[in-house]
Amino acid sequence: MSSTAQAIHHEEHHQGFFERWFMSTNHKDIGTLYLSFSFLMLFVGGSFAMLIRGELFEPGLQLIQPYFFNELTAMHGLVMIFGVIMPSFVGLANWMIPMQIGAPDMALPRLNNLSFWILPFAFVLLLSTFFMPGGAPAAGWTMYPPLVLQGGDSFAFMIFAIHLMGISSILGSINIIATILNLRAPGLDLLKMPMFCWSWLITSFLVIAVMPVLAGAVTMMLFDRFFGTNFFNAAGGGDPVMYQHVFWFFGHPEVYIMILPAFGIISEIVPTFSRKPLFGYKAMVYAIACIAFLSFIVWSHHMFTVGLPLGAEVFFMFSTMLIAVPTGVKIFNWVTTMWRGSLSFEVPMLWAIAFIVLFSIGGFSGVMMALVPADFQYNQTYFIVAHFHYVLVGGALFAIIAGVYYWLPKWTGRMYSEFWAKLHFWSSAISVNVLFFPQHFLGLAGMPRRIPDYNVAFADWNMVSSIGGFWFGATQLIFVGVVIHCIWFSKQKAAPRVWEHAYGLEWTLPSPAPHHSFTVPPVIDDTKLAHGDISH
Ligand code: HEM
Ligand SMILES: [Cu+2]
Repeated sequence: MSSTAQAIHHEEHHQGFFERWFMSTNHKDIGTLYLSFSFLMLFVGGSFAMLIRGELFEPGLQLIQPYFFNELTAMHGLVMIFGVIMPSFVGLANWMIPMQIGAPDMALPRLNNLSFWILPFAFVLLLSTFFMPGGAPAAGWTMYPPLVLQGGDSFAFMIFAIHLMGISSILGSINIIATILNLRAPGLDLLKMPMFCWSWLITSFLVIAVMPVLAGAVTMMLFDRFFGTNFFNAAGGGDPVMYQHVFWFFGHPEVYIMILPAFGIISEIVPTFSRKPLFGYKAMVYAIACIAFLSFIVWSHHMFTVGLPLGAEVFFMFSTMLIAVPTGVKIFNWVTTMWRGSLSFEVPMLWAIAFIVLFSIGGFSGVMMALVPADFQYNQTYFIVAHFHYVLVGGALFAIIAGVYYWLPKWTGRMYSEFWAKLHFWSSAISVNVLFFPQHFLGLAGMPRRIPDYNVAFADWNMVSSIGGFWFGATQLIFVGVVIHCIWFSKQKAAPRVWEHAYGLEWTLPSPAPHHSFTVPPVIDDTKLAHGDISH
């Protein structure tokens, strides 16, 4: 054993619990921390959703007070976006990027520790607002003024929490960019990188570009509330619609921050279980870059009804529809990768196929909403709720779960129970549609969102939706069981190349992967790239 190998060996086995989990600079341990944290937050945000669906089970007010209902929708949205989807993608990035590019660790390991540890504090702060005088902010995750300014002073704590989350994700993104641009193994050109790395490289630039915009918007609001400015206060000459412009200039790219890494994950899984290289690798890279660019010029499609000039409405309608083109390229290429492949339906593939179907449904309802005249009907109805849950749950969350099932044997060195994982999948895939599909009907019939009570005309589909909600929520407990069983109890060892046709550097490492992934840079073999050889 060389002296470095010995040092590593030493480090691996003589770390106390506190040192390992609280002072960690290791990309795998930090990845685990991120994933565990977001798993916990999934159940926190999920319990809010269960309370919301409980209240909406029947017309009338049964369980909770209207103001508390609004606190729940706001906190549910904030927790799911900043506490679940984003951190779990960062967790996957931490685990997989060094392993996929042949590096020993992330480029900035201490920064990595800081990026993670900011998060628990941010969320303690955010959730503590529930217990403050006046309760938590209750104007939705969009925090529109003047409504949000009419709640209690806990608003200031939410803003501080948002700043912390923004700092955390910016630092995380800087680390990802630094890692990808500097630590690739010799010969691993950018266009030889796996799609997951590409999707995160582009996402990182989105994060760095827009999180400060959000920080600026909420800080201006903080000044309006506490320091007498009037940025958004119409009574003092300000403009509340200006808040919406600034917010959505952040908010729309944000929704792509929550979906581009999902595209990366799906582009890894589909080729593996189709036993074919990814169809149109370069087109897939350019499509992501194109979507990222377009995401900056479409923000006002969230504000068609605020009274924009006609020219602006038309511009935002067409620029929004343009995004369907590169998105269509991606869907087409995944399907074409499967076309005439030797498909097998292991658990990650099932989640990936469900992703493609559900994300496409969400995409189509998105194109419907991009039609300005039609949006006047959909705006602020349950149609919107159905749309964004198809893309966020059926899309982002399903891709994250697909990624966890794909890489879990690599992380733990053991196989999970195929039976329970398949049960988890089928139960989720059915219940998510029972939960969200009827919301399209509710929305088209005119049921408004963010209200605790509704007309009896909407009773039936709400009951169906709530049953789907409890079912989907309960099903996720199976996920906890599968993961815990795999980490601590499974006896079935995983091979290095866990899946028959899995290519890419991560599969050349043993399972579980060593503490420092690649201490010696691997030699790149063009015929063994994740997406096949693109040199000819
Ligand atoms: C069991 C799964 C879930 C259920 C039952 C559920 C249910 C709900 C409900 C009832 C609302 C309120 C809709 C309204 O009146 O505006 C809502 C809002 C929202 N949900 Fe979920 N949700 C679930 C999972 C998720 C996930 C995984 C995400 C991931 C990002 C998410 C993101 C959001 C967002 C962003 C909002 C908007 C909050 C706002 O209006 O400010 N949800 N959800
Ligand atoms: Cu948008």
